[in-house]
Amino acid sequence: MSKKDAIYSVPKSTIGDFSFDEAVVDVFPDMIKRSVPGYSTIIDNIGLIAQKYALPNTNLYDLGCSLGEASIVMRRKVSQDGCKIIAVDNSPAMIEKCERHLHAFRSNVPVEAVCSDITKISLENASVVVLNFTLQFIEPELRRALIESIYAALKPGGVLVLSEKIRHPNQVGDELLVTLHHEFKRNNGYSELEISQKRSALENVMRIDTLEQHDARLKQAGFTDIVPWFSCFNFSSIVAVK
Ligand code: GEK
Repeated sequence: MSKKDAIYSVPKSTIGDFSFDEAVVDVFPDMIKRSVPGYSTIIDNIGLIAQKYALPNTNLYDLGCSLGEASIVMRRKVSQDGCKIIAVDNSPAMIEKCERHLHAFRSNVPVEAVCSDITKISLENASVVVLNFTLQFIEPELRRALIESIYAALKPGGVLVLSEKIRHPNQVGDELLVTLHHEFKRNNGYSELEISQKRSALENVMRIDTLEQHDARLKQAGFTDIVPWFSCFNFSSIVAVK
């Protein structure tokens, strides 16, 4: 059982930028399930998508893997020969716990956990790449190059699964989605104080795009089929096919 997330439950005099440090790692499974609508559904379906699109003798990447939930489900579902899963995160505390997590499950699919910045690694021979709520933490000016490097690494027929918190292009629509999301968090036991302090902490580190911006960037990189397959409030997931 994961510890309950209470990081923002008491008033803080100053709210620093959110970071994936040990305190966050400790409560991460509870935090992500209570904050991201559909997280478990998305993880389950990443398993099914990998099962369908993994090609023999290729790499499956989980970029910004946190504790490796997407890697674990892909390992469970993929049966093509010669696949290897590479899980990458630049938070040492995350990767350390992720490694323990991954090795608690037995599987014939090899997995490697790497502590690196995903904008600085080279990707190759890929059939499935997962960016599950990670691109939103990458500096906006580096996003295009990252998507292009993913496209270049993918085999034809390979896929990128891109899940993101999104911004609606007009204010009225955006307010509706934000209101519904905050109600979702309240229903999951977060207080007004927790919601507003977390919002401030994320302000500088999580800069979100609209679905239209994601679509344009994916098209520009060369993806032909861009398929939004999940959406709930301001959270969406897309499969982009090469
Ligand atoms: C899941 N995908 O459970 N390089 C590598 N990792 C990074 C970088 C970077 N430049 N920037 C941020 N991260 C996971 C959930 S969480 C989403 C992903 C959330 C990592 C960061 O350390 C964190 O672990 C992850 O991206 C984002 O399916 O907490 O909302």
